[in-house]
Amino acid sequence: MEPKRDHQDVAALAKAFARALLTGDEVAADLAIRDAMAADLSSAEIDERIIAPAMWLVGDLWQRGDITVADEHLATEITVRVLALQREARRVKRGRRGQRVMLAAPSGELHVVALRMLASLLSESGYDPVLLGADVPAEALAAAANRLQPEVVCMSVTMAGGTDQALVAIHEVHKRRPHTGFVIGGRAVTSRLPRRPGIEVCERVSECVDCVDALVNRAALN
Ligand code: B12
Repeated sequence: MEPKRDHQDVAALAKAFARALLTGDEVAADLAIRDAMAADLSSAEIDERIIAPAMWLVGDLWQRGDITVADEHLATEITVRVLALQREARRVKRGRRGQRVMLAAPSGELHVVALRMLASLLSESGYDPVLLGADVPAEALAAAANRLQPEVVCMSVTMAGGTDQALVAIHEVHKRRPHTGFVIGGRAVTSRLPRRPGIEVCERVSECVDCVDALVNRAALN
């Protein structure tokens, strides 16, 4: 038997999707499917437990004359577009598989909560995060990068002077792996950090996956 909570979650998502179709709200429909994907439902589960029942409901309402042909056409159009978005989102996630992202706080920096958030977000998005943690000396970071071969290194700086430590770390890593991308964030990031190709500065953890995507795609063009 299916676990009760899982059943309730899927029922809620199915209801949200059906409501979105019946109100012609494509954004809400897309969000319901993204939530279903985030809840780790497979494509088959989304198709059979969320999308198909909503379309059956649309069919019943149409047959009973409760909605018009135009309403049915709009619901179908939204469903077809959402299916394409779902396919594209899965393709992007598959493309990130096996791409390693290293996360570390530079020398002297003990604040790592943001790095832990980043590791979860990157993992959920399909990347392979390796969290080195707090207070990683530049030399050790470079040696780890050489061994683990990350596409991108993310660093978090909170304490004053952290930007300089991050710069030293970037320099050390680039001596061995010049094409490694960097995403740097945290409240102590200053203008001393150069804005140049291959180095992204991000304010929020929620921006990190996009920044890493940009660096990985840029590297692929080289
Ligand atoms: C918990 C904590 C600690 C813990 C850390 C434990 C751990 N394992 O992380 C411990 C006890 C070790 C600690 C120690 C110290 N701390 Co402290 N600490 C905090 C506290 C309360 C919370 C930090 C935190 O987790 N925030 C939550 C995270 C999610 O927020 P965030 O780091 O700001 O990250 C956000 C963004 O900046 C961004 N982001 C951050 N990094 C990155 C990276 C990337 C790539 C991206 C994309 C985004 C991104 O995304 C996050 C979400 O939006 C803060 C208070 C505060 N206002 O933050 C003080 C605070 C940071 N600490 C402070 C101080 C002074 C210290 C100590 C000097 C205290 C002491 N006298 O010993 C030491 C210094 C340690 C060191 N050398 O690093 C000051 C820093 C002031 C400053 N900048 O100069 C703060 C602000 C407290 C205060 N108001 O005085 N601290």
